[in-house]
Amino acid sequence: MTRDIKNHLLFEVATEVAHKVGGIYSVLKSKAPITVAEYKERYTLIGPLHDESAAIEVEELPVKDPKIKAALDQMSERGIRWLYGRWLIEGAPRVLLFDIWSAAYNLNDWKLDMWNIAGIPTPDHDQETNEAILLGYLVAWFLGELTYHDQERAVICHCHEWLAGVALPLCRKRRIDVSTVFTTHATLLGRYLCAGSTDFYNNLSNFDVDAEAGKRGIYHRYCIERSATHSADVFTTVSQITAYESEHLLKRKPDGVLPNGLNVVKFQAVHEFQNLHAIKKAKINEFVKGHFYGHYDFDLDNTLYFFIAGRYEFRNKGCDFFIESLARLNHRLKEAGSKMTVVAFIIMPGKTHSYTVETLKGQAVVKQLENTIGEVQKKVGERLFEYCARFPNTQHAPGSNEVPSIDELIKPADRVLLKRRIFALKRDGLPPIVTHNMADDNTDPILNQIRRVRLFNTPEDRVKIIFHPEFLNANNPILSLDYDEFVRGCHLGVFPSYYEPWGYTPAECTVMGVPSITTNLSGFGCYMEDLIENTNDYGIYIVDRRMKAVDESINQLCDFMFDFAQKTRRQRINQRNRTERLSDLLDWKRMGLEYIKARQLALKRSYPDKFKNGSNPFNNLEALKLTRPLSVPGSPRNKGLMTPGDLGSLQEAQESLNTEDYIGFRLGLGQNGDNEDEDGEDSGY
Ligand code: G6P
Ligand code: 1S3
Repeated sequence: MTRDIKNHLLFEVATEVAHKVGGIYSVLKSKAPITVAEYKERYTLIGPLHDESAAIEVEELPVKDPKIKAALDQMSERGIRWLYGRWLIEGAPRVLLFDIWSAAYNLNDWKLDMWNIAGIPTPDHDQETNEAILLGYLVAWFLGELTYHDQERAVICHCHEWLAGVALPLCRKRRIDVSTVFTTHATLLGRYLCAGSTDFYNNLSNFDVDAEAGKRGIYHRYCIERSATHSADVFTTVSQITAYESEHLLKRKPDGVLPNGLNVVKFQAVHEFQNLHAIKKAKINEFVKGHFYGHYDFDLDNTLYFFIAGRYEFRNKGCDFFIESLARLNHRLKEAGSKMTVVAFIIMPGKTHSYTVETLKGQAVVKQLENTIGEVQKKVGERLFEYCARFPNTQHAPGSNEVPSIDELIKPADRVLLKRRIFALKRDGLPPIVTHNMADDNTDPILNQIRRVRLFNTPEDRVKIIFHPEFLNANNPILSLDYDEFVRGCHLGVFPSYYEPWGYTPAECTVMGVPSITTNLSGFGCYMEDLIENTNDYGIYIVDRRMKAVDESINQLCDFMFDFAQKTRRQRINQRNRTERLSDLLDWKRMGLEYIKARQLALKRSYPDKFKNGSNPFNNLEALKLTRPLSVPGSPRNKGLMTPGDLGSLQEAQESLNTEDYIGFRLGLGQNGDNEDEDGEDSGY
C-alpha cells in the first residue's frame, strides 16, 4: 500500500507514559520537547491508564484527528475505556492511555492467542505479564483500526521495553501496515544474571538463554522480549554495551544505539549553577548538623558530600563497591592525617516503616537550639542597644563610653536556657547510619555491608555514612530537598554500576555541573569515554570494571575519591565549570538524532520503493532541523567524527541523513579552548 511517508504519524508505547516508575519515564519526558517540535500533533504517546498519576499529569482533550477518533470509537463500542489528552510537561505531547482492565474480559482469549500465534506460554499468576498482554493487544487493536480508517498516512509504532512490546509480534502476524521500532533499555536476563554472582560479561556468548530464563521463572517474559526484538523492523538499545548483550541474549544484533539525552536548561548567567551549589549545600549542611548532633565535631567548610542514588539493586548499581571503597577511603584519610570529612549518602528506596525517632529527634534538638539562640540574640541586641544609646554612655566622660561586658548582655536566665539546649544535644550512642526503620534490618544488604566494614560514624572516622532508604522529596520532614536540588548541593556522585545499560544518574550530575564517578560497564561511561579524552579533567571518572580484578577496581574507585578529597575549593570550582560544559553533549538536541535515524530506517524497511535508487522522501531536511545548542561545548577533544549512537545498520539511513547537516555543530574541535589551570585563578564563582 502507498502511504504518505513524510507526514507519518508517530506513536511511542511504554508503561511509563505519564506514570513514573524508573528511567523510561525520564527518557520520554525529557525527550518530549524535541519530538513535539518535530511532529507537532502527529506524535502521541500510548500507555496504560493509572488513574492517580493521570489525574495529576494529564489534561483531557477531545480527539481532533478524525481517523484516530474513528479508531477509538470502534474500541469504545466494545467496552474499552481510554483517556486522550495532553501530558502536562514541557512540550505537552498528546497521550492516549488505555484502561487495560476494561479489556480484561479478553485476557484468556488473548493468552490463548499468544500461545497459538507465537508459542508463548503465559502463567496465570504473573500480573506484570498479564498487564503487558492487555496493553499489547489493545495497542495492536488500535493500530489495526487506525490503519484501516487512515489509508493515507504512514504510521510508526515505537515500543520501549518488553512490557510494552507485545504489540510488535501482533502487528507482524496480523500484517498491520505500520513501521515498527523496538528499544530495549535493559534485558531481562542481563538484569537477573548480573544481580547474582555470575561473571556476566565474560560469559555472554556461553549462556543457555532458555535454560537461564527457565531457572529464574521468567521464561514467558523472556519469550515476549525476544519476540518483540525479532518482530520489529528496527531493533535498538540505549548503549553499545547493551547492544552487545542484546546480541547474545536476545539473538539479534541491534540496528543501532539510541542513547538517552536530557533536556538541558541553560542559565542566563553561566555562574548561576555555582551559586545554586552553594545554596543547596547550605540546606544539606542543616540536615547534617541535626543528624550528627552531639557528635558534630567536624568542620563543614572542610566537608565533602558524596552520594550514590538509584533503584535498590545492591550489586547492579555498585552499592557493594561504594561501601567497600568508602571503608578504604576512611582508612587512607586517617592515615594521611586529612582534615577533610566525607559524608557519604546512599539514596536507594528500600522497605521501611517510617523515619526513626533518633532521626526526627536530631533535627528537632538542633531546631530548638537555633530558636533559643534566636531569642537570646534578640534580647542581647535589645540590651546592647539600650546600653549604648542611654545617657551617660553617650557622653565623652572618661570610662563612660565602654561597651558592656558579656555578662551584662547574657543574663543568668539566658544561660540556663542555653545550657538546657546544649544538654539536649548529649547522646549516648553514635549518630545513626540509617534514617528510617527498615522492614528487614537484619537482612538488608546495604546495612549488612556497612556493619561488615565497620563504618559506624565514630568521631575518628573521616568518612561518615547516611543511608536514606527513600527517594528524596522537598516535602519530606527531614531532608527536605528534591533530588535535583540535593544533587546540586553535593560534591561528587558515585555510581560504580556493574549492570547499567545507560545510567541517568551520572548524566544528570554532568548537566548540573557536579562531577561523578561511573564505570566502563555503564552505557554513559562508555559513551563519554568514546567522546572525550582525559575524562577525569572534566569530572567524569570512569572506574575500569572490565579489565581489572574486583580488588583493583575498588582501589581505583578509592583513589578517585581520595584524590578528589585532596582538591582545594578553587580546584573543585574549576572542575565543576568544566563538567557543566559537557552538558551539550547530553542534550536531546544531539541525542535525538539517533531516534530520527531509527524511524527513517524503519520506514525504509517497510516501504523500500520510496527509497529506491537513493531517493529519500526526507530530502528536504529544513523542516526537521533542530536549533543549534546555545553554547558550544568547551574543550572536550573529539576522538573522531561520530554520531551519538553510531553502530551497525542504522548507517543505512545515513545516506540521507548526516549528523553535520542535521545538527549543525561539531564537538568543540578548536572551539572555546579550555585554559583553566587547576590551580589557576578562578573567576570568583
Ligand atoms: C560555589 C559558590 C562559591 C562557593 C563554592 C563552594 O562555587 O559560587 O561561592 O565558595 O561553591 O564550593 P565547595 O566545593 O567548597 O562546596
Ligand atoms: C533502565 O533503568 P534501570 O535503572 O533499571 O533504563 C534507563 C533508561 O534507559 C537506563 O538509564 C538504565 O541504565 C536502565 O537501568
